Amino acid sequence: MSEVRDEAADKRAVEHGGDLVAGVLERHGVDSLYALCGGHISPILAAAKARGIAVVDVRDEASAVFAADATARLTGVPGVAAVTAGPGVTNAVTALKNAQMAQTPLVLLGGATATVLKGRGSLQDIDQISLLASTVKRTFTAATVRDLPEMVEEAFGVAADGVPGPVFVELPVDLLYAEEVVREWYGAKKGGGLAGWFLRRYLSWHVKRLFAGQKEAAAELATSGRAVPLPPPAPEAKPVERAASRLAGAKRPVLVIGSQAMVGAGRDDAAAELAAAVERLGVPTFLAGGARGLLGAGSEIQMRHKRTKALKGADLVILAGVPCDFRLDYGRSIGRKAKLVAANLSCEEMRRNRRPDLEVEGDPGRFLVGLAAALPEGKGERWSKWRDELAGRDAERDAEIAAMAGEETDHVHPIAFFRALDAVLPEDSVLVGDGGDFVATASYVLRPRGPLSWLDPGVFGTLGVGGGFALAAKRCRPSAEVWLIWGDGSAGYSLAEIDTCARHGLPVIAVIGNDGGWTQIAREQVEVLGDDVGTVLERNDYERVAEGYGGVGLRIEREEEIAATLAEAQRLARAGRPVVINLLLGKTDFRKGSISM
Ligand SMILES: Cc1ncc(C[n+]2csc(CCOP(=O)(O)OP(=O)(O)O)c2C)c(N)n1
Ligand SMILES: [Mg+2]
Repeated sequence: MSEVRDEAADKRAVEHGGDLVAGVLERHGVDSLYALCGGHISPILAAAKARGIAVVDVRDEASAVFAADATARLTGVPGVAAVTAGPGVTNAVTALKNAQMAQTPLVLLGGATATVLKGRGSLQDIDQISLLASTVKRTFTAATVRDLPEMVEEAFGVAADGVPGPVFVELPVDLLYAEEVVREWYGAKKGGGLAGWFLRRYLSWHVKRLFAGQKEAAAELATSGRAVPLPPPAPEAKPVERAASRLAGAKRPVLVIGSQAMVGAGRDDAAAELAAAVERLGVPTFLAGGARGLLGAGSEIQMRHKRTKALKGADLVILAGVPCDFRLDYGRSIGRKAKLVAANLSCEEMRRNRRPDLEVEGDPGRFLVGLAAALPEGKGERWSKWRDELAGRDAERDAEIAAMAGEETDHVHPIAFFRALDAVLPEDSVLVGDGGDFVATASYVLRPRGPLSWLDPGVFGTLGVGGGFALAAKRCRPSAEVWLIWGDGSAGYSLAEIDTCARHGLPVIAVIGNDGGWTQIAREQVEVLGDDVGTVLERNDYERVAEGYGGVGLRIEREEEIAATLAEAQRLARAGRPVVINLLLGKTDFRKGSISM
């Protein structure tokens, strides 16, 4: 990062709209602004830096938004990204949609053309608001400098309120620079006779209007103090009590906890409280999506396999922050006779495809805490036989998977690799998944060590989240070992973020499962259509790409090399270097028959 600053620059930094925007970020405790530069947003970056916020400049706008998304998931406070007007904004669209589908709160600050040039064919001027309207909870466009703090403030509120999601704040460039700079732009050309004179008068009036009240806004911001993060809305007591009495009468209950239950878990010790409550309930529990890891690696009540069979055999199913979408076969995974209790921030989502017998509107995490408190002590013991039955199936499936690791392959068996990684994974670690079959295999074998230690794209299934997610995870949890599990296809989207990791001192460890193709797609395409067109890649030397970006590249070709290479990667990461392991995979049938659409 350049350190080009002087006193005059410091003065400029605090006297423009960019600083009002940065001031609100500071108020909300934002410590990292993920960005890719552009003239339209330069004042925001400079002001953020001047206020002590780290500007993490990434290599693709999508990565900036993915990083903001991961930050929100891990901390519970909306993440923030800044991108320039036009192509900067359009590059962010997929990542915004991913955040919207994953219900992650984030604030995207986007540059825009100057107020007077809107719609006149200026550089990078498009209708950004219409483009983004369906990918975010709300869009904002600032019209005067005075509006800026209140608008960004409101953006934080909307992002975190109710069902969380991304918001977009459009910031015309003439609101971000200092008034004298903007006057210079507008008043630069003399001449033009009477028409020119009128135009200059108009522009002068316009600039005056843009900057009216700036000082007052700055003064208000300076005295506004620290913002308190919005907790997700708590459920009412009555439905929680009803759920507790239903549960008390159940013989074979199953609990499924999803990402939405973790919305408030990033703050203080909310995650530990939630985990303790779930353990106290003693109900056989499946953890999905972002809830993976909630109960640590070795909980007796957590089941990992044969979920559909368990749901079919249950007499009561509790869905905490889990919708009945394709992952639960649109509700058909749950036996028809079973009673369904659902807790969700969104009534609409809670009722989709199958209406619950009991609805609890509100934060599913706090619902579980309330449920555990309302259930008489020792109730969990009632279900021990049912739990043992499910645990038995779980152990059987684990043994099957372990046996598969012994299959002969031409390189490394992915199960053997992940078993070895699981054996050395420290308690303080975060796993990021970005890929197809390789990541799905990881999710069967790896046991995330604690709450909020597993990040994947979520329901939108977007490939390309890896670089942004991993670098943000390392910023949020500097002491944790961050492992990025990449498919070789997926790595192509954000491999350049290894450069960002190197520049910003973010020593993540990436493993690229190199099977020379987009295997999850190839698997079915070849079987159904008899053609692998479009699904074949070269077994590239990704470790050399990593070296070029300032990371350390390692390579594993045989199983005998796994242990030593993992240890070396961990040592290098501890020494501050980002690492990419190119892991040559053998062909296996482990994932045969699993869906990919
Ligand atoms: C942005 C995006 N494009 C395409 C897909 C479709 N898709 C799902 S899995 C997959 C294959 C992933 O290949 P790779 O990362 O190499 O993992 P592998 O399955 O080979 O282990 C593809 C292309 C997607 N989910 N997201
Ligand atoms: Mg692949």
